[in-house]
Amino acid sequence: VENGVARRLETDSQYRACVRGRAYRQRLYATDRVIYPLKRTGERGSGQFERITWDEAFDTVAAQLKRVRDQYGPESLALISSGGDIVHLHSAALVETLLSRIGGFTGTWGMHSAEGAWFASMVTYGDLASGNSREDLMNSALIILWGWNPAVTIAYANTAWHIKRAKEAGARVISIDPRHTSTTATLADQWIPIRPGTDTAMMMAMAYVIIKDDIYDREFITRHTIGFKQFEDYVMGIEDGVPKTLAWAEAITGVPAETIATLARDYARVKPAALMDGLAVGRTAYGEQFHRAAATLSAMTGNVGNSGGNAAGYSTIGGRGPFFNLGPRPASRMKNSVNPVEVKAGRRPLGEFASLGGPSSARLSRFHLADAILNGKRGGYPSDIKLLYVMTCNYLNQCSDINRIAQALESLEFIVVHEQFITSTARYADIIFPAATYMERNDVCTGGIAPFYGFQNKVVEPLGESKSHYDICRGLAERLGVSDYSPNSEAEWLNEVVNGCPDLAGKVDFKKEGIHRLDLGRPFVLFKNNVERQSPEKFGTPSGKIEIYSQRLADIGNPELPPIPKYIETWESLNDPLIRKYPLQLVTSHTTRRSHSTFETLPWLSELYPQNVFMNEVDAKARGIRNGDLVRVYNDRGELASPVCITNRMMPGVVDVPEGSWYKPDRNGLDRGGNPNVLSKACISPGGAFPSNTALVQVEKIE
Ligand SMILES: Nc1nc2c(c(=O)[nH]1)N[C@H]1C(S)=C(S)[C@@H](COP(=O)(O)OP(=O)(O)OC[C@H]3O[C@@H](n4cnc5c(=O)[nH]c(N)nc54)[C@H](O)[C@@H]3O)O[C@H]1N2
Ligand SMILES: Nc1nc2c(c(=O)[nH]1)N[C@H]1C(S)=C(S)[C@@H](COP(=O)(O)OP(=O)(O)OC[C@H]3O[C@@H](n4cnc5c(=O)[nH]c(N)nc54)[C@H](O)[C@@H]3O)O[C@H]1N2
Ligand SMILES: [Mo]
Repeated sequence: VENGVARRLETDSQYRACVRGRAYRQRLYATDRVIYPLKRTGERGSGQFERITWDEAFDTVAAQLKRVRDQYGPESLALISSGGDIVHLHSAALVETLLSRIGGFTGTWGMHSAEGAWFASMVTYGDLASGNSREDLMNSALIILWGWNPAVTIAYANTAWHIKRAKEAGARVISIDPRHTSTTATLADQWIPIRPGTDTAMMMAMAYVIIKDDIYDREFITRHTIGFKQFEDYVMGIEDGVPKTLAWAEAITGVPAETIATLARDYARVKPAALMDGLAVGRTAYGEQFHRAAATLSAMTGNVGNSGGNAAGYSTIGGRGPFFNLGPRPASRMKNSVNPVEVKAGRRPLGEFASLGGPSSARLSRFHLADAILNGKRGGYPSDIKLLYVMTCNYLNQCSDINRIAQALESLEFIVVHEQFITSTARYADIIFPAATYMERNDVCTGGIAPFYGFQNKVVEPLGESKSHYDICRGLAERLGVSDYSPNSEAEWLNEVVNGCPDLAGKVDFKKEGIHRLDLGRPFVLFKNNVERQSPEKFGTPSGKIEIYSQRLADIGNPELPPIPKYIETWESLNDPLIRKYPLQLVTSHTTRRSHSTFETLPWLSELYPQNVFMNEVDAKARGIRNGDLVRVYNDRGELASPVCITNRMMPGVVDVPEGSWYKPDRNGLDRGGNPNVLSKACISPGGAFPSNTALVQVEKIE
């Protein structure tokens, strides 16, 4: 930093920054950053705003919060937040506490990333299966990247490097993905293209081969699992008369029978083997079945709780490792942080299996929010929402069926957004609070499944009049008359967090060094204590075992949530009559250029990786489409325009529109931004999975 300006950004030598991290200086100083409070002057969505003072911004928002609360009740205030800031102090929990202090609010539950994986982990292990440390991949002899592209989708550092090290030590790497990804190209020995949404069928056929050949780990199954018999009956066709044979799976998945058989035998015999069940496969209809099936295969091959294996579930993104001791967030240590609207409500069905948000029936799935805004109590929702508070989230852009979300946002009485850019959601706001980036305030974070704590030091003063989330909430609290919201300064809170953490207390260097590594001695192995020979610990399930069969699900009695993992055909599958109109399957990958919608407008990154529709040459030829043409991708929910990239790295029949590009509809409703969420369906799978990779579409050239 020179004269208060960040001049250069370097990365740690071990936990190396990705390209987006390295480009962050450009984000910090972007000319389109929002650094003053803004008030909308045009129509919702028009993007017309004028600069106002903080006094006016705070007074307006405080007055609207009170008005809506008094006129309609606190449940008419809704809050939606997501992944913009995953830190300890400056998180959306600050707003939750503040809204709780003025009577409460309607919150949401569920996460886009991995609700299917979370559900599967909770059902099968009674725990969030956060995975082994990444460096433990080096101990694997066989790594199956099942819809996982870690060279691009960075979630905690250096994963691709650890896979590379495993390969150097002799491991085989296999990639199962409708796209020939960068990870496949650089690290895989074999690519197995598969039709989206059919993976569970392939897993069932693998189980069939492993059972038939009698090469499963019988001892592990007996000691540590329950319900294998019921699963076996289903796989062998005793339960439903349909044996899940290789031929059966080939017809569904498009993967040749021999390919499936070879993989099944290798996976059962090569020890240890890590089946890395990617979250994108869980982001399909019935995606939770995929992760449950993966966990079952891991147990059948004795790859749970061992070094070089993988329990399956949440591991490809890695939850917060159980080795951290950071304690509750400051926001939940504040006075009366409990939401009164939820105190009165009962529990939601299946709430115990769900992720973020708690099991209260006053909560909405975030994927139903637009429908809830439009239909309210009349539509069976717990509240009539009139005001939306948005934070660290580009809700409109990142949830499904954008055109309907836009309609919902238009119908609201008031919207306030904490933002750094005028995103597609912020365009609908009445007031935008300019939020400081992580470089403009202090906080503490953890490395997820990588064992380090981070002190995020403030690098420069907040630009313009931007403020940290904490300062925004404190300012708003004052206008709302909540004078005792939080007496501590930022520094006092962070001291309390650090001193209350046994790993950090007394480490004078922590703030200065920025990164404090935990010495675990050897790579962390999840569930090691649960499968050790001598007196293993019980799993967190009611039976204390790995539940291949879940009595809790059996009791619910929903055929779409069977007690054992099953292949259930998705909606909009290739058997749907809809394929006559919309014959192509859509996937929506995450790209190098952005983290979702964040970084969209940075020149370096846009140049690196322009937004395209990716399709195979067979599909392109059949439609008279040439490389670089502008095409229209559409279905009954919406349409987008984008240049096409023709590549044999896409499997025929599947198109990829990378998620996160900014929604920019023209006058006719054609999204010129190329955002795939105009095409995705706004619904959740029975176990909560967000099915953003299940949709049928058609592509045509725009003349
Ligand atoms: N079709 C399709 N849709 C998807 C997905 C998909 O695969 N396909 N993936 C889904 C997944 S996995 C996820 S996690 C969601 C993500 O959904 P979101 O979390 O809503 O997406 P982001 O674009 O990350 O939005 C974060 C917002 O926070 C702001 N922000 C960024 N950094 C900071 C910061 O330091 N401080 C503050 N205050 N704000 C900041 C950014 O400007 C951005 O507008 O999208 C989901 N949507
Ligand atoms: N660069 C970058 N890194 C990121 C993010 C980002 O936006 N950009 N987002 C972060 C977040 S919040 C998350 S949740 C993770 C997401 O990480 P992932 O969910 O793993 O990422 P995706 O790119 O959606 O999907 C990975 C692969 O799955 C494939 N796939 C899609 N559908 C299917 C299917 O039905 N079957 C099979 N076998 N494969 C399928 C896709 O073609 C893709 O190559 O990444 C994190 N890291
Ligand atoms: Mo995510």
